[in-house]
This record gives sequence, C-alpha cells and structure tokens, in this order.
Amino acid sequence: MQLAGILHRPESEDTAVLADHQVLLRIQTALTDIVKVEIKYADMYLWQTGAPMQTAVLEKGLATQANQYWTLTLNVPTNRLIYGFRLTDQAGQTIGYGDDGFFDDCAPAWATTSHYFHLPYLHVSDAELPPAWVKETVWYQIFPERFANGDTTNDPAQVQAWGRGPVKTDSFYGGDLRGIIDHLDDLADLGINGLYLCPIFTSPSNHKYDTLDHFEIDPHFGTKKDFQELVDAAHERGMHVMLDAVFNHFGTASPQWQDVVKNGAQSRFADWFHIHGYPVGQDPETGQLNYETFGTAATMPKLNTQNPAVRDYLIQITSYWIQQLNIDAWRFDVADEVDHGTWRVICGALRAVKPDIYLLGESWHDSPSLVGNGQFDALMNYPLTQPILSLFNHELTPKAYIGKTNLQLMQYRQPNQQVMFNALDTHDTARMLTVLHDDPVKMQAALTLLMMLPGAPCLYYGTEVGLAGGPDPDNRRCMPWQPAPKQTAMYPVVQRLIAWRKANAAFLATSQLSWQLTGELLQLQRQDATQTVVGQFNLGTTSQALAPATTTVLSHGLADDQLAAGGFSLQVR
Ligand code: ARE
Ligand code: CA
Repeated sequence: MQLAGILHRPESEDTAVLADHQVLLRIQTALTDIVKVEIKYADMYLWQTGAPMQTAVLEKGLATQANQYWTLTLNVPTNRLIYGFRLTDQAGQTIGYGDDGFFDDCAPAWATTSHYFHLPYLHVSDAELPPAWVKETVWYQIFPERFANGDTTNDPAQVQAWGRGPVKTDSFYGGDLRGIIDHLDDLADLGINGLYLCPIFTSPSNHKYDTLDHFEIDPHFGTKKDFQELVDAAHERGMHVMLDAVFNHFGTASPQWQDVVKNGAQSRFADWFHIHGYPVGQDPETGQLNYETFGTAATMPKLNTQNPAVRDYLIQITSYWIQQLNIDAWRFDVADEVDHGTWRVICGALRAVKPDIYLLGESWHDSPSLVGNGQFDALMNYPLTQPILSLFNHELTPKAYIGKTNLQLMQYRQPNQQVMFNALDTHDTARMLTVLHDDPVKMQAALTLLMMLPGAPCLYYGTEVGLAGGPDPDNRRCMPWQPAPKQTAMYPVVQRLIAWRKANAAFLATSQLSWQLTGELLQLQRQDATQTVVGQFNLGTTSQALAPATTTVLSHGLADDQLAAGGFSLQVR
C-alpha cells in the first residue's frame, strides 16, 4: 500500500461545512493504489455511552496527475464527529488511518478514541458560506475608460477619437458612467447579471489603480449622482454591482502621500507607507526609490496596512460605498501582497455592514489561506481558467489539462469553489481571441468549457463581439458599437451560453463533475439525479462519433452524431 499518497487534515479544505449539520469530508490517496475508502464515525459522547459506530463508503472523486480524491457528504445531527478511514488497496490489504496516523485495521485499535480524527463541534458560522446570489451570477467586467462615452462634456483634455489609433498606456478615450448607464439595456439583453467595474475613483491615470481619493468618483467618469443612478438602474435589471478597491498602495497624487512629500518624517501620514528615507524619491545615483511600491511603479507607494489608522481608513472607504451607494461586492486589488490580519478586519467589518456582500481577492496563484479563514469568499481564479486557453492552443495535452483542472477544483472548499471568479481574460491579460490565434470557434469552445465549470464566469467587455487585443494596454481597446453588438457573429453564441448557464446555475454549482478522454476527444460531464450534460471537444485531427443526445444547446462541426476535428458541442443526454 502506498501510504505516502494518503492525506487528510481535519478543519482544512478536507472538511467543508456545507450547511447546518452537514460536512463534506475528503481524503487523498495515491493515484491507482487504493480501491476502496470507508469511514467509521460517531458522536464521541454517544459512542462512549454505548451508541454504535456507523460506517459509510466514500465516493471516488476527481484525480490529479498524482492523486485520487474520495469524498463523502455526511449529515451530523449532533454536530459532533469522530471518524477514521479504512482503506483497501488493489491487493486486498486494509489499513486504518486517523488522528495518530496509520494503524492495523483490527478491532481493538478502533476501540480507543485516540485513533480518530475529531471535529468536536461543527459551527455553520465557521463555514463562512458565501452569498448565495453569486452562484447565479454571470459577471461582465468593464474598464470604464473604454466601454462607452455617454457624456462628452466630462472628457479629459487629451481625449482621442473613440477607437482610433493604437491604445497606449497614457491614452484617454472619454468612456464614463453615463456610457455604462446608456448601455444597461444592451447588457440585460446579453443576459449578464453582475457588473464588475475596474476602479472609478479619482486618479490621474486611465486605469485608476493609482487612487487619489477613494471617496470621490473621477470627474472624467461622472458624479456620485451618476453612480447612484447606475447602481439603481442595474439593480432594477437584476444585476449586482462590484467595485474595485486598491489597498495595497495609493497613488502619489493622494493627499496622504502629498503630505509625506511636503512634510517628510514629520508628516502624520509618514507611517501610512513603507518609507526608508527622506525626502521620498529616487536616489540620484542608483535610481532606486527609498519607498516601497506596487511592483516597480513609482506612482504607487505601498500602504503600511499594519498601521491601525490605515486599516480604519480602508474600512471607512469600503463601508461608505456599501452603506451610501448600495453596492453588492468588492474586488480587492493585489490581495496576495496585503497581510491576512488586514483582510480579516476589513472583511469582518463589511460582513457586519452587509451580510450578503461578496468579497473577492486578486491573486494569480493558489491561495487557500486567503479564502474563508475570515477573509475572501473567492479569488480571481486564473489558475483554473488559464489552462483552458493552453488546452485549445495545444500547449497542454488534454490529460495534463484534466489533472491541472482537478487539482484546482480541490484547492478550495466546495462553497467557495462555487463562487470563484472565473475569467478567461481580463484587463490584465491579452484577450482570449488573440491568445487563441484569432480562431472564433476555439473561443466559443473555451467559453463553453468555462460555463460548464463550477464558479461564477466573467466576460470581459467586448467578448460578445469577439474583440481582439494583445497584452496591456492593447487589451483595453474601445468597445466597438458599430455595427451593433447584436449584429456580430459572436453575439448570439455568447448570449445563448449565458442564458444556458443562468438557467442551470444551481445544477452547475453542485452536480457531479467527471472527465472522459477518448483519443483526443475530451468530454466533460455534469450529472445529478435529474439530468446529464456533456461538453465535447474534439482536439484531434479526425472526426469522432458521439453518443446520441436529446438536446443540443450549442455546437460547431456536429452532424449525424459525428464531431468534426476542432468541433465542439454542449448537449443534454
Ligand atoms: C503599467 C503599464 C504596463 C506596464 C507596467 C509596468 O500599463 O503596460 O507593463 O505599467 O510597470 C495597474 C494598471 C497597469 C499598470 C500598473 C502599474 O492596470 O496598466 O501597468 O498598474 O502602473 C501582477 C500582480 C497583480 C497585478 C498584475 C498587473 O500580482 O496584482 O501584476 N494586477 C493588479 C490590477 C492591475 C493593476 C495593478 C494590480 C496595480 O489588476 O490592473 O495595474 O494596481 C503572473 C504573476 C502575477 C502577475 C501576473 C500579471 O501571473 O504570477 O503576480 O500579476 O503575471 O503580470
Ligand atoms: Ca466622457
């Protein structure tokens, strides 16, 4: 038996409280070694007073390149649980596994509580269940400077004609909040029900990640009244609204930083940043900055979030937009470079203000310690979504893709997994059409796969018209409004997928997920007691026969149950 592959840790991602009196248990084993996993469990106190130990068999779940996962959802009427695993390998050998490691699977070992894992009392509050509405959300991300110019009177002085010329890091095109309000009906027609706006607070740049004043809307974007109108109009259309908070750093134009520039060490904001010398600036010889920044951006001095005054200020900002303007969610920029303690106080304060607020952190890598644990509901899920593009570009074999995806699906507890923010492209990446070498069919296939996975999908503005764009700043081209989005070839496909996703949101959050690989035909199956949905992707060079389906939601290259090379289909069986 390959003991090295076996792992389970209580009160980790391996034990997810799903609801009151309900826990999802998970254990990992080596890939092919173990053939059966059982559990013995009881309420410790009842068991000590003579109640029998119960047993159950775990289901074989997802597999990564190295490990097999096994899962079981257990109802625990008294909320108290002791449990141990009994594992059987291919040779028929069995072993016990519990709190103190492995033990011979003979009766006396099971008779003492020291061998058992303990979940002494399940508190549903510890589950920190994310707001339910997110599971039903299809987000739409807007980079406000480039979505639509609804009011030319607020345009920046150096504004360029809409859509003209190559986009540069310092280009301005005049997009604003009025432009978004004007197009809300178009977005409702597309079907999205969540709006994520990149920063809208005052700042000198076009992207506004170098914030000047978090309490004010940038005048080039409009007024607070405009924003109120936008939120109300979005809510009337059933859309939630998420704003972007940049708390890893402020902009150098902020009054706090300007005070430091003026007063040096005497500034009352000196302790708001990470400053190593005065006056703040560049060493004339080495060119090095004497203060810490986001990356190497001199205009973005890093905040000292250890300072309680800074934390209080950040809570004031985020509470203000919830309480006064009624927003539904916050996305926190560079969440992985800010301390966990700060996130805990901010997230705790915001949940007290609005219990169903959705709190999303930006991290590009696996970060289970940021999810739950008093912090975020979810993360921007690049590790799950980026391999989709590699798959269709043949940079990953289907087998490697499945392993990577399953690993990601095991990173977070199921309730969090269901609300992860799944985007194939954003304002920080090249656009998917460009990454996929301008192949619209691959783009549709990638979107289909995205829509079938757990997590809330997000479409970057322009996806519905197949907008292209390389890395930043080319990924921030102006939204083309001529011809009308509805007239483009991509629009009906995206609209269809969104409608299907929303109609099946509950099913897609909880149904069983499995993969099948036949040659280069990749199949993703989602199944529950009511229906089976299959996504089929022919990544090979010859056509493949498919099993007959009852309904085809969407397909390309499908005729007479034959899927052409490069084709895909989304079907109900
Ligand atoms: C500007 C120019 C760029 C230029 C850059 C160089 O526009 O063309 O390359 O400067 O300094 C904002 C603006 C950017 C701007 C940047 C700096 O939107 O346009 O770039 O400020 O002024 C990492 C971070 C992640 C971060 C990305 C961009 O971990 O937090 O880099 N994302 C957020 C926002 C950005 C924003 C900022 C942070 C700063 O979403 O829009 O930039 O507030 C790997 C790594 C990741 C890395 C990722 C992308 O996967 O693992 O850590 O993310 O690549 O580089
Ligand atoms: Ca404008």
